[in-house]
Amino acid sequence: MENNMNIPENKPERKKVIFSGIQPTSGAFTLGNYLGAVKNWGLLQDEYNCAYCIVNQHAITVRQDPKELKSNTLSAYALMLACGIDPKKSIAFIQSHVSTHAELAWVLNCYTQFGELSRMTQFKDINAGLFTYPSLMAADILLYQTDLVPVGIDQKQHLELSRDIAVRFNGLYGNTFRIPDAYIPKTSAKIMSLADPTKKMSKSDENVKATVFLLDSKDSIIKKFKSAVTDSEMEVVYREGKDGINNLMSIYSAITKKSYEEIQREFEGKGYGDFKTAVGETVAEELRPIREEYDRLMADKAYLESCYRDGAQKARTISQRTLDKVYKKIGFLPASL
Ligand code: LTN
Repeated sequence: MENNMNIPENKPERKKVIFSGIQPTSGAFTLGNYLGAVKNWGLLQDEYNCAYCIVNQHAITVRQDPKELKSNTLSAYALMLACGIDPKKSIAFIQSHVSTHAELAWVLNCYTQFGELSRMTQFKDINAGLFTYPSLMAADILLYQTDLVPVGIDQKQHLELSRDIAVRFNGLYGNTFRIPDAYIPKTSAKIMSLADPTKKMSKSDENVKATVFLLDSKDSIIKKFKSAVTDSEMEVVYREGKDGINNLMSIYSAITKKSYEEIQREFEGKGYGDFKTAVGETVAEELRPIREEYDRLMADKAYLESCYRDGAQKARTISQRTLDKVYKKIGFLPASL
């Protein structure tokens, strides 16, 4: 700490920087993305300087239908705002609008070992973009001098690589990037598939009953919970081996803030049917205002456009400072003297 005392960025009043990204996908986010990540993003906005990004450049590492990618990007952006990201408090933007991301990613690719990337992906039948996905993610994060990156545990190895690249670059050229830490929120819930509670809830699950999407109708949410796979016992109790019930309890608890003991008491003597209905209704009720706000935003494209233009403008200004430093350090001749 002592030797950092004269660096203005480290003044105690500097709010820590948070950066996170989410891919635009059809049906937008799942209940898992929401309870595990996006709901928390909103809660961090007052304490931190937050930047949240719809990462459409990461999305094209697998084949996308152009029309769908375009409409999914707008819809993911609207949904992010509907989930409580306030574009006045946070920088909310779309990755491809801010060209510094691709520019820094190129530089970082030249400071990332082939072997390091090979360890990230099973690279049979993948394109070069997917192979270098982690260096684009490092660029996203490092451009904003990010302190904390709220991500799920599945992204931890990518974050580790971002740190390794940053440390390497700083070692070669002097302090350039802040070294980011993963931020795993205390309350982060890992939501499992409703059809196979030993698997993570995933937007690409083939079983339509496995995944609840944020924009599902109330009826469909309740149906999915009614058909959730549990076990052949009868007690609503959190216990090893009861993966299905544990998952429903953790969803119910994440929304109602009730402890497992409280939930157990609430459903004592009642069957799984009552419990599933209660969870389904609670989830539908939690998502109702998000859906309403999403519909309102999607009906006002001009407002959405003004938000993402403004977000991109702010993101460009901040990220350009880091890119300028990098270009100078590696010896790129400035375009104007
Ligand atoms: N790889 C992440 C999405 C992502 C991201 C980021 C997350 C891209 N860039 C920067 C945090 C910070 C995912 O698939 N969840």
